Amino acid sequence: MRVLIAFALLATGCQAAPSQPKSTTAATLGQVAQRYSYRVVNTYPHDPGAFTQGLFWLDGHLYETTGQEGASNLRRVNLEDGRVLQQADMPANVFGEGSTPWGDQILSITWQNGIGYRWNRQTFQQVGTWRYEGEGWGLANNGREIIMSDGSETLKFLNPDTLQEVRRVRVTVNGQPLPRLNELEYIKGEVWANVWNASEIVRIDPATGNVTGVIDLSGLVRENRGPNQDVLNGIAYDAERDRIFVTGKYWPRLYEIAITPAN
Ligand SMILES: [Ca+2]
Repeated sequence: MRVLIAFALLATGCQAAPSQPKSTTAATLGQVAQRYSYRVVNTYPHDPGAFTQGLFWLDGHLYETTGQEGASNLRRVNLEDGRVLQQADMPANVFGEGSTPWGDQILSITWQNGIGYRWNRQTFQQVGTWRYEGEGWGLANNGREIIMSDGSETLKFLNPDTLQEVRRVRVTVNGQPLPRLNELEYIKGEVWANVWNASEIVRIDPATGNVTGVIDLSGLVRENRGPNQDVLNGIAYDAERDRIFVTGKYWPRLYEIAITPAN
């Protein structure tokens, strides 16, 4: 069933209703002068049944939120073997999206359901919800605010207590918008973002929205190309050990990578 859903989504263009073709995204990304490549530091198993929408590192474990109606959940994952240590399912009519920790909670959003969840970080019990306008794609935090993407070029900054928007920036390359910002991570003062259906991660100056660099992960995308595999998505940062993890939807592998200058 999950495979059928995956094929159906691939056939219909998946989670986005793209306002511009993939080639436009590639052209926009191609204008970024600062290019980076990567080196694989470690490779780990990743649940190929996980339609990865949110990914972050906390207290020695990976946390992941998954998508698809009937298969959306929050999970704590053991890095070394990919084992799911704890899981909380979302309602069957909900399509899960990004997630980020905040205090003793985990916040997660949904694609088109307009609802966000507050989870107890330890017990995974749902302790609250909030409503928002528009779509929900990625979530991260900068220690003061929650950062949210919605499928457009906009990053919204939310008050973590009220989850109300306090400001927003447009993410651009030489003034051109870069839409379809997906999974997010806040890394050393920058916002890193997946761009839906692209093989690159972009580095964003959160003050201006300028894309300051592009990391080309097309090698990893090629490694995970298969009949059931979907797009590159998911960035997690272990600040304590300065480790960066990336994966993709239904990918069988998750990688710790080091960023290197492009050749
Ligand atoms: Ca993330």
